[in-house]
Amino acid sequence: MAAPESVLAFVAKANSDGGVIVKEQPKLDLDLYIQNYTGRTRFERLLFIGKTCVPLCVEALKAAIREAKNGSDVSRYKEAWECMRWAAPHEPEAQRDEAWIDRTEAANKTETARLEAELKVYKNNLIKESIRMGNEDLGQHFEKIGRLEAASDYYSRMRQDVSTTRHIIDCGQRLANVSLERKDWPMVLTNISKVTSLPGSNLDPATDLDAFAYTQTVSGLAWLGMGNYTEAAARFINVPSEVLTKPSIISNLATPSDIVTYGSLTALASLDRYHLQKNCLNCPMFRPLFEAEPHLRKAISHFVNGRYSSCLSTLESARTEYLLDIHLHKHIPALFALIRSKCITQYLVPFSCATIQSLDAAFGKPGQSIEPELVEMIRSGKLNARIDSKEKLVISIRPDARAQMQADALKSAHAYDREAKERLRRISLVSAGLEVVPGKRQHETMPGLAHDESWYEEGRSLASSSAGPVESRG
Ligand SMILES: *[C@@H]1O[C@H](CO)[C@@H](O)[C@H](O)[C@H]1NC(C)=O
Ligand SMILES: *[C@@H]1O[C@H](CO)[C@@H](O)[C@H](O)[C@H]1NC(C)=O
Ligand SMILES: *[C@@H]1O[C@H](CO)[C@@H](O)[C@H](O)[C@H]1NC(C)=O
Ligand SMILES: *[C@@H]1O[C@H](CO)[C@@H](O)[C@H](O)[C@H]1NC(C)=O
Ligand SMILES: CC(=O)N[C@H]1CO[C@H](CO)[C@@H](O)[C@@H]1O
Repeated sequence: MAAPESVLAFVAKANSDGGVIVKEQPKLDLDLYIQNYTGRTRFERLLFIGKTCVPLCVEALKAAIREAKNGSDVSRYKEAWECMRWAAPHEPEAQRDEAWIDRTEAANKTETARLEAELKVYKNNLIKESIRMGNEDLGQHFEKIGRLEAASDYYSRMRQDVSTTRHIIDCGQRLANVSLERKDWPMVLTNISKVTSLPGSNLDPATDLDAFAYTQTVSGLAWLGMGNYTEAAARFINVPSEVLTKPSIISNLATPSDIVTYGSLTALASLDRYHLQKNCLNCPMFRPLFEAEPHLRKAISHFVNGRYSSCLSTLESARTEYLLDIHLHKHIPALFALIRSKCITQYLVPFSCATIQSLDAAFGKPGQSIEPELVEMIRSGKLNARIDSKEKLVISIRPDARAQMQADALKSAHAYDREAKERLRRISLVSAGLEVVPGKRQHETMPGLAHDESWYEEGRSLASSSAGPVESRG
């Protein structure tokens, strides 16, 4: 079924800032997919798919509008409606529901006023716990109606009245949840570090597994958002496999299989073979999660076992699904490029010289040589090799281990020689009765001699013990 013009035009416009458009039908059932999530991420994910995927566009936007109208965030409804109006102007959902907007805004206003009045009463009564909860209620209310800055403000104010560690963790999580929604990645990390650095919070997997799973997930998402795949991988790999049995711990952020996907792709892009094996394939916490996502397990074991082209084709087969994930989407081109160049360099490790033909067979795209890509990799320093264009060879440049060692040995011999001469000179100076007075001028004129007084002292004591009383000469 060809997509209508309006959908194509809408998706193109929504991605005019460089987002990748998905044109093929993904292996994804929207209803089943969204069931796994709770909270505000549901709307975000639906709207994102609507804006990205041509075949699912109208269905996803309809679901997004339904989701928005089931909540009380008017600005979200307006955003989804605006998209619908462009993409499918003849659908019933493209009619703006003014009655719902008026009703919700009025209710939202009443609720804000009620909560503010309550907080005022608490403040007059000076009951710390009630004030804290009043701030919390207002924060939650503002989060629900989509005023995230106001929500952050009220959650921050909770901090003044916290009385237990649990409260501090709770407050930090609320702030982190809102920062995450605002895609303010560095702020997510600051907010969450307030929780993890808490003395006595016992945020280790043995005592509070839920909080641990949550902090690891949130900070992983933040590092991923900032494009630091090494740090992101380290967090995702730490997410305990208990989230499989209790997915609700993180379901307003991601599902367990999302975590495996984020973890595997960032690990493939950033870890070497040894660490992939140790931290991904054999990690006791991550391993059961892995079993849930067998094709990623396959991709990583292909990589670890040196079957690089199978690794790449396994990943490539799921590219469309990855592109529909709200957190991965932007990073897929970069992640895939990193993994690919890692595969190529790893492939070349055992050889001092390889034919371009063999690389084409392993990594080339049909009818396209890999040579320009190799040139680019060499230029950017990812690959230390030369290309012989005439013979069509790639020749690895290895540092010569023997020459390196000889150079190092020579260097330390010279350093030893220099130091010994310097000490001897000092001893002779002292035993000749010449006093080297440390002073400002000396530093300027004889920097080599005067800058280390301890040598001078050492020289003096050596001289006096071995050469007898030399001071008397002066
Ligand atoms: C509407 O939201 C409530 C929670 O706020 C949820 O329990 C319910 O399933 C939602 N209904 C639909 C149709 O999504
Ligand atoms: C947490 O984030 C909010 C913004 O969401 C910021 O205003 C606040 O200062 C941060 N708090 C801490 C403790 O880092
Ligand atoms: C990722 O973050 C770590 C720690 O802040 C830093 O040392 C490293 O350079 C970063 N890597 C990249 C690629 O930005
Ligand atoms: C923040 O997100 C976590 C993880 O999904 C969730 O368990 C927690 O209830 C959220 N906190 C708030 C206050 O929304
Ligand atoms: C999203 C939304 O409609 N928010 C409104 C809720 O009510 C306040 C007034 O209390 C408005 O300022 C918001 O715009």
